Amino acid sequence: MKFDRKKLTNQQLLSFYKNLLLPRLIEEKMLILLRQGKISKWFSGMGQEAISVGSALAMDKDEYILPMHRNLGIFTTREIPLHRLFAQFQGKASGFTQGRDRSFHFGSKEHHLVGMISHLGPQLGIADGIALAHKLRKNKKSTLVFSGDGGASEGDFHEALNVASVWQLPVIFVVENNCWGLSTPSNQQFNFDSFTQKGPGYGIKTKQVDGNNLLEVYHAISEASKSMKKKNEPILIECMTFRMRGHEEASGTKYYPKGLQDEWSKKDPVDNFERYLIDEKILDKKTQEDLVVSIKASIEEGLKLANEEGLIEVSTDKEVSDLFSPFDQKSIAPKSDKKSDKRFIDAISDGLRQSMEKYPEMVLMGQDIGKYGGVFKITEGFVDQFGEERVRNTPLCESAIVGSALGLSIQGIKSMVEMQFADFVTCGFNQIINNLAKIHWRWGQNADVVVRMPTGAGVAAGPFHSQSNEAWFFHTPGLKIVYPSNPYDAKGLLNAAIEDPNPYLFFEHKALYRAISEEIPEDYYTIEVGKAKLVKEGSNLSVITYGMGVHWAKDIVSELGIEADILDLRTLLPWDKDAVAKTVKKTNKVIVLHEDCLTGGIGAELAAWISEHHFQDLDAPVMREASLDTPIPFAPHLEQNFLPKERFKTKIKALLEY
Ligand SMILES: Cc1ncc(C[n+]2csc(CCOP(=O)(O)OP(=O)(O)O)c2C)c(N)n1
Repeated sequence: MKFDRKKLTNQQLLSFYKNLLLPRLIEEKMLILLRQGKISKWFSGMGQEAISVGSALAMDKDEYILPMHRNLGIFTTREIPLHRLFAQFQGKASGFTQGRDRSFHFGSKEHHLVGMISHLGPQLGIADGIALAHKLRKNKKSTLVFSGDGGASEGDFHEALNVASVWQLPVIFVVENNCWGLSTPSNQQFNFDSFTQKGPGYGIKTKQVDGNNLLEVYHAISEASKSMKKKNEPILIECMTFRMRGHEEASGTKYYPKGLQDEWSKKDPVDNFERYLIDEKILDKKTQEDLVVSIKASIEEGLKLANEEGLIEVSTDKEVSDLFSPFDQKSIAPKSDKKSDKRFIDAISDGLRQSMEKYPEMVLMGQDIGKYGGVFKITEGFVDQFGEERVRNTPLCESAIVGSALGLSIQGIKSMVEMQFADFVTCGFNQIINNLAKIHWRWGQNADVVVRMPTGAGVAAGPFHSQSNEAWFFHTPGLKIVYPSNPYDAKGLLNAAIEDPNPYLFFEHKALYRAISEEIPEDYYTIEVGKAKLVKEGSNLSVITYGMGVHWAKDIVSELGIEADILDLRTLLPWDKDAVAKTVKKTNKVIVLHEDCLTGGIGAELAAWISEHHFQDLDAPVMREASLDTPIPFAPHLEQNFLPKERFKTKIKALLEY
């Protein structure tokens, strides 16, 4: 193996060697501990250390790196204290996730690291967002993100590269091509010779390096990072390497052809670099041996500290409260009494515009939301007021965009992502459910993102443009969900959602956009999240509902002349238990109505809770009415049959007569 030191001094080379040796020696120790049953699982990076160490050495300390499961060398080169690293592996309190996530699934703001989630690919979109923040702030900084060759088969890889190229983001994409994904060799993973062939298709420069050669990796990343200080543009660097051990220790290496490991062991990154330094007389045997002794001692010391640390004391309150970044909402009243008549859609647009004025760095992202103003025209005129950098037309890739929103949040920038239709959120689902929702609880990073969801039926648009899908998110701890039914609430709740540094889904019924209007304050204001509103009062029964359900309930209650409380939940997560309890106690009969399908809907949770906690207050079973448990059909009369309005009429009468 040939090493080209370029202008590196002897001292630098020695320090590089120390950095390279550390993860190798930690791994050797971990393998012993694994055999002794003292750690649960180990993803070995043996043979690949030069990539992690070379990359981390090449990046500025305040530049973000997003590592994967074989990048121990990133964490050690970024000087994570060893006892904290080991405490993390053991699920102890001085680790980074309070025992909530394992191994390298953690980030550290202090060290500018964003740890992976198991799903691999979602890391890539986050890097785009971090880089976007640098670009917008003209920081002249790059962001480095890893993918394995296997993980690069995921759609996230395509999406993130495409976005980085279209937006010319300073991201260094490093593909660690170890030629295997678990037991699957490259020829069953992709049908091309090298990742360098992929870059041109995306309009991205590429480079291939020997990933086992520390200096080649270092120079390639340094060069990329330096060039990004002059010009924002992404690069894809393929590092050729080999995973010397199993995918994780338990799964073995039987699938490797005979002789392959021997062949690669000759290219061992640590041995080769060590030999080079000895040959060049930069390192001598005695210094090398002393170094091993001192690193081993520091590993033992770190382990001792981690071992001595007791188990985390369980606190259910803390487990629950750590879901969200602390935020004490105080609702903000409008500055003046000025009011004007606004349709539902205008109220949303108004709130969004005023929030953009309030937060000068806030970014909006979505398909066609730029000059075109979005398919529903919510952002019409926004580009003129805020510019194209802040009102960003995105390629058609929900996952990378939600990931980018999280990246912006990591950099302290608020963002709103507009789903063109709520239905399309499926393509960004993983990022919402597994990244936005869990990241604060896992390692304390907030996700300051609002995803706007034009939802609902009544426009004869069929199964993929009319769904109600709030229940998918309702079941996910770590998200907040608001679902206003009128212009006043829509503006106030949208502003509130944007103000809160936590992740929100903001549902807006598109059939209400132009169908309803009311006088609302012209100034900025917020409404308290988590509070329901009694929109009609009556003593015979209670209808608990939200969104379009509020309008159906009002129509039918007045058509039938029923004296009913109608409670508009407004916020679905967290929903207002006090308000629900109050109306149940008052009328003793309750029906939950929603547009979403019946089974597993919000109504199921409410009915269960009311039955469990207010059984004694009930004079009738808690009833529910909702859409059919089928996809939503397109033909208007079938759609009407699917929706619950007519059935609700029968149900409410039955409840009244019960
Ligand atoms: C979405 C998803 N599918 C499957 C897996 C299981 N899995 C974890 S790592 C891995 C192989 C990854 O291969 P590669 O990206 O090449 O990285 P390497 O392990 O070789 O470093 C697989 C299949 C996963 N974690 N996430």
